[in-house]
Amino acid sequence: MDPSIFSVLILSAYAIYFMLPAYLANASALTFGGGTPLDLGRSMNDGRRILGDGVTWKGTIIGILIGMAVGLVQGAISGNIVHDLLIIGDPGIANLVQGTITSNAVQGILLGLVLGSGAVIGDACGSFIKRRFKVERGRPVPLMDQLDFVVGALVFASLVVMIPLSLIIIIVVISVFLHLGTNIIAYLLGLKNVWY
Ligand code: CTP
Ligand code: MG
Ligand code: K
Repeated sequence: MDPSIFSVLILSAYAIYFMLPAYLANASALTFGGGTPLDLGRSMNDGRRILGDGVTWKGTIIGILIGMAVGLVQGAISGNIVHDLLIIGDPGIANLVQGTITSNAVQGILLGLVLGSGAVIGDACGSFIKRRFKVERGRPVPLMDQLDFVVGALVFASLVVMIPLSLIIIIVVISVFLHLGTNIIAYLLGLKNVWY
């Protein structure tokens, strides 16, 4: 195989593995969410809901917990091998992670926490923006619906690890397709009302 194709494949596999806490946080919010909305039904002075009924307490809390749990498992399984590639001795918090947190499990929980909470908060920010532009809950905004949680996860993760630009690009591209694919499955399973 062409070596450049091979390295893109390796990077793609790693991109999915790296983002797993965010993907599973997002998927578990969708699967197990519902109930009391995070904005408690309140509206802003534009007359629209702050976030809407699609952002719930249950989904938010379960999403963050699942992100941490996935990070813990990843850290325990592969902390040294994989995540050390990213935890580069850079000034700031990255140094703190590498220098003071020596346990792979704790590093994994921390990375899972930032990826998982970044994902659900990014998703909520997407809903906030949609409401301000008068888009009803559940109506599509292509690319933002697919990428709000990805951007949130990457921004939060950047607080603790250095993420190379090449990895960011591959994560963005893969996430659009993964998100569409899983939403179609969720639609076929009756978890979502629309396929997108
Ligand atoms: N969900 C949740 N809590 C969250 C995020 C998602 O309960 N923090 C659940 C909701 O049941 C939501 C579903 O996952 O309807 C799908 O999430 P998403 O597509 O982001 O929300 P939409 O319903 O499409 O609403 P919006 O227009 O605000 O994106
Ligand atoms: Mg949506
Ligand atoms: K969304």
